[in-house]
Amino acid sequence: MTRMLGLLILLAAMLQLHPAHAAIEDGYDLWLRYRLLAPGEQARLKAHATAIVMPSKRSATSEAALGELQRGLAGMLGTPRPLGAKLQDGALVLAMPESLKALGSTLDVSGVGREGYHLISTRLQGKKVTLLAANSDIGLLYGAFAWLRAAGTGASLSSLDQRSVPSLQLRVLNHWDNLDRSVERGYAGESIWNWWELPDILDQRYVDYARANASIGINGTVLNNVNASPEMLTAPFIAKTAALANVLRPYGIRVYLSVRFSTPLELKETRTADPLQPEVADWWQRKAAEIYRAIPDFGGFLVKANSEGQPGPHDYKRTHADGANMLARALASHGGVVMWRAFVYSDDDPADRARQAGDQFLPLDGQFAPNVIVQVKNGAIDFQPREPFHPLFSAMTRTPLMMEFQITKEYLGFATHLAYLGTLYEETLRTDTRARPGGATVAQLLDDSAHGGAAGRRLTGMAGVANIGSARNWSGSDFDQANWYAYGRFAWNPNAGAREVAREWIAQTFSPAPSTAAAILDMMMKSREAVVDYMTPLGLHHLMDTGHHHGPAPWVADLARPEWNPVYYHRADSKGIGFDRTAKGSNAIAQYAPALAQEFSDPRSTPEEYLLWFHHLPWQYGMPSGRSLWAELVARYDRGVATAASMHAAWMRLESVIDRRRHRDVAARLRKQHEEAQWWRNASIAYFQSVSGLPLPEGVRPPPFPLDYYKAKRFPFAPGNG
Ligand code: BDP
Repeated sequence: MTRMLGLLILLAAMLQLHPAHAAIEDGYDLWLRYRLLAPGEQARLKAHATAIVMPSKRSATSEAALGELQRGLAGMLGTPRPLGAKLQDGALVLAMPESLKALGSTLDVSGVGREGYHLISTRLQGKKVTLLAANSDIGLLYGAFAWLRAAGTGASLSSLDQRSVPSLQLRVLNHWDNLDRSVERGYAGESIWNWWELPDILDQRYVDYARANASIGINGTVLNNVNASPEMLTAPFIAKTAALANVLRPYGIRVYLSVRFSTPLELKETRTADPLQPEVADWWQRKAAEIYRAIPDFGGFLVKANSEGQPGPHDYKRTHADGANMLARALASHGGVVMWRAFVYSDDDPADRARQAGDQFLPLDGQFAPNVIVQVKNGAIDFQPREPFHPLFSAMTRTPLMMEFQITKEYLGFATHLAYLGTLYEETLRTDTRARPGGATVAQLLDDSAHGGAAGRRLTGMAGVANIGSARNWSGSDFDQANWYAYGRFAWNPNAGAREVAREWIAQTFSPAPSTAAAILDMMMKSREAVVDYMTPLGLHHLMDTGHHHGPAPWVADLARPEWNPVYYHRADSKGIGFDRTAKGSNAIAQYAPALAQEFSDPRSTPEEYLLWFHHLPWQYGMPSGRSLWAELVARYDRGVATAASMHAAWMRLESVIDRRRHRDVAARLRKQHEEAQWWRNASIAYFQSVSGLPLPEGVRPPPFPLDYYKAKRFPFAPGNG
């Protein structure tokens, strides 16, 4: 009996040693796994890293760069590499301008700015080396990560000539984290910020968080929820924030805070929060000075005002500009910025929600202080699986604007569904707004090139609503890590390609082996379109269930405010479906540049994927496919379900090549995604059929349950709902 047991244990141990299962992977290492390379690959890498040489003075940041290089090389090669001061063939040399000169290099790095770097295979003093050159230690850190990425993804290291400069100045994460560690729209456990234990106890996670962000160029983080608590600005929380700032600083990450506009009033330190009252402005001045005493490089404030019940300048009949500029004045002398959100819609404005931000902000164009940047969501409604780009990006020309993407998947299946968002980011950023005669993409407007502005003339930036929590794998699911990664890569370069970014991520996170990587790439590239198909095809939007936004509820019609109800968005009746945003309807299209508005004004020239976003059309409307609108809608739901099934099947074929724990976890999520895709399809078809009264197109499988079954589902404990 004991012999049997012994044999079984031996067998289990042998199975663990199968190459695909050699290391227990739990996702904690993200894309910074640095796993041991195959022997041939090791030899190749060794030849380009015979030593790491850094002649100049060290700082905490350059120590971080050296530390990461050593960690990466030790992981990939199995042995540590020497750190030296002497040049030798095959060395990796890190140099800033003064040491470049001393080394006899004529490389000019003046064009890479403070954060950029140049990686080049060259000769220095007769030795063949890889030179990593930058103007600052943070440039060296970014370059070190870029070199490790090249090494880990199998790129050639022998003829490098990679010059990289971030296109946007502010590349920030927005954590919607509350002080009790709950996370609004968080699907990855509690907040990683342990406010209770801070400032005395510093979790190693904070360092690993900083490493991960630096590896993709993120240089700022807003620690708390946009629905902010006044407590955030009290002395104890400033001390806690300072402790985090100290950990993040060597990695080039500045901290920012979301602030509640009425903070001084709610803390009972002023009698009003009116931005034009001197006692209010003085309070903010004093508060800013207090923050900067604790955190000299504090980034600034993020503000959600007069939106979804939050206080703001409108409470005192002042404008968004009055509010933002008052805060901006308090921060200006310290070098801080105000990120003022344009995600606003009002309780009592009957206008189409899609046009309210434009209605409120366009009259204020040009009125904001230079250290204010208006933060605009990618689309005019709310982080839907697909939205046309927000018209403010092209309409508001005299105000710096930054993009806000959601990384956490509030409306795309939480951390259960696989939806790679690189394709969503790319789609928005590459869209031609038609705002300039030669064209102007959203990316060009963001990075200021479309305004003809010299880089640095005005603020630029991108924010991503984080999907990070205390889950062991950070994001709740392994594939959601890719969205954090992609966000960082697009914030660095808004012209990046989703496919290329996914390729990089896969090679580092799962495997660089071509057939495995190709299979995973295929799943990722079609994943978001699948979600659009089974949730909200053809431009439909906001049909998710109330509050938590889990699952379909297109029938909801009884909520207090019209724009809380899905029926407000789809407007389906016995005759047709869709929201008319043309001149005959809400005329929201008028906020786009004339050439584009004209395209959107006619269903025939409106891209199919935005059809029902802009038009209310009869069920029998003839689609380009030859089908009726009704039949096309049903076909899209079916296509989405089929893609979900195919993603699960593709993953199951990878069982022998993916480490066991991650394979099993992803498999379970994909199975659930397929199930929920069917639920979305069935509930949506049952509902729209009940409204249209039309028979199902021929050959279409009817929903297995009556509509009431889908309507009766309840999820009182769905996560992320505050
Ligand atoms: C919505 C979320 C809500 C956020 C809001 C925002 O449901 O939790 O507070 O966006 O961005 O999508 O402020």
